[in-house]
Amino acid sequence: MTSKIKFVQSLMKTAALANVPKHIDHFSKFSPSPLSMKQFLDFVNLFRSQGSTNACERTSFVFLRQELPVRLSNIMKEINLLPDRLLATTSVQLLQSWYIQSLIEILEFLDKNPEDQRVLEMFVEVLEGIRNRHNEVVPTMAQGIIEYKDAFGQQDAVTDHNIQYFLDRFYTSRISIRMLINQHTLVFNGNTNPAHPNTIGCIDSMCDVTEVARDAYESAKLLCEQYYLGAPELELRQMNSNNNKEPIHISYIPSHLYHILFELFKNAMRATIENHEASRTLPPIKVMVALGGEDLSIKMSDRGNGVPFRKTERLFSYMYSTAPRPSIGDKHRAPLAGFGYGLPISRLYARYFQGDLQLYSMEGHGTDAVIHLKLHRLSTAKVIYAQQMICHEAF
Ligand code: P4A
Repeated sequence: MTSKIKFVQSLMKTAALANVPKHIDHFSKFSPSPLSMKQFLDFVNLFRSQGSTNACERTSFVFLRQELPVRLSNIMKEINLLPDRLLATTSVQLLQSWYIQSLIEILEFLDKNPEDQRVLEMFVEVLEGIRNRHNEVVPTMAQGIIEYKDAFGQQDAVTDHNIQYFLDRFYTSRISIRMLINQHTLVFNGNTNPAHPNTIGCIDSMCDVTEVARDAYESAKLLCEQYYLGAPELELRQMNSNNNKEPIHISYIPSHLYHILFELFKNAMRATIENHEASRTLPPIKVMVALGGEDLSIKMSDRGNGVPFRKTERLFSYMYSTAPRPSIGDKHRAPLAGFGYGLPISRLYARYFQGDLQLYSMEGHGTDAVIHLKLHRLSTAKVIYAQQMICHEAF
C-alpha cells in the first residue's frame, strides 16, 4: 500500500508540472461527441472499400487525440465531485492517477504530425498501454467502495443513490472510452480475424446471437461444474419474425453481448443449483431469442426459486452488492459470484446502444432476465452518454 501511495504522490507532482489541471479544465468544457452505430458501421465500410487504410487511420487519430481527452477530462471532473471520504481512499487515488497518466500520454500527441507513419504507430501502442493500465478499474473502484463502507458503515439512501448515479456514469464512460480505443487499435494494427470476416474492430455487422449465447453458456457451465457437481442444461429457441428458418444476425459488439449473457447464465445456474440441491435433476435454463422489426430480445428463464420483489432492485445496486473480493484460488467461495457488479454493468452494456436489461423474478418459481437490443440497421441514434449525461450533480 505505501508503495502505491508513493507512486500516486509522485504522479500528482508530475501532473502539476505538466499542467494537467489546466488541460482538464479545457477539455471538460467540450461534451463527448456521440457516435451512432451507423457512424461506426459507415466508418468500417469506408475503411473496407478504401483498400488503403491510411486516410482512415489519420482521421481516426485526429478524432481520438481530441475526443479521448474530452471524455477522460469530463469523467475526471466527476470523480472529483465524489464525497471526500471516498475520494481519499487509496483505491480511488490510484484510479485517479491512472486517468492522469493516460491523459498526459494522449496530450503528447496534440502537436504531432498525422502524416507521419511513426506517429500513428506510436499512437496505437500508447492506446494499448492505456487500455491495459485501466484493466483493473472495476475491482479497484469496488475496493474503494469497500474501504469507504468499512470506515463509515452503511450509508444513507441519498449517498447510496448518488454513488449509484456516479458509478453508472463512470462505467458508461469507461465502456465508451474502451470501445473507441478497441476500435482504433484493432482496426489499425492490421489483424483481421478469419473466423469472423464481418467483424471489424469490435463491431460485427453479422453478430450471430445464438452462437454468442452458446459460447457464454459453455463458459458459465465450465465455472459451474468446477464448483458444483453439474450444471443445468441449455434449451435455446429462436423466433425470427422475418423468416424463421434463418439464423439471427444483428449489428452489434459481440463482446458486450457475451458479457451480458455470461453474467446472466452464472446467476441462473447458481440460483438453479442452490434451489435443487436435494433433487437429482436440474431444470434447464431456457433461452428464447426473438427478432422483430425494431428489437432483438433475449429472455433467459430459470427455475431457481427467484428473489422477493422487494429485493430485485438490490441486485443492481453497487453499494448493496459490494462484497470483498473472493481471493484468487479460493474456490470454495462461490465461484459464480464476482463482485456483484455483474448485473449493473451488464445493464449499462445493454443500455449503451439504447437497449435495456430487466429482471422479472417470481419468488417461489424462478427468474426471467430479459435483454432488449435495438436493431441498428438504419438507426442513426447517437450513443454514448452525451445527451442523458449532461448534468453534473454534486454530492
Ligand atoms: N434467485 N434468483 C436469482 C438469484 C436467486 C437470480 C440470485 C437467489 C441472486 C444473487 C446472485 C445470483 C443469483 C436469477 C437470475 C438472475 C438474477 C438473480 O439473472 O435466477 O448473485 C448476484
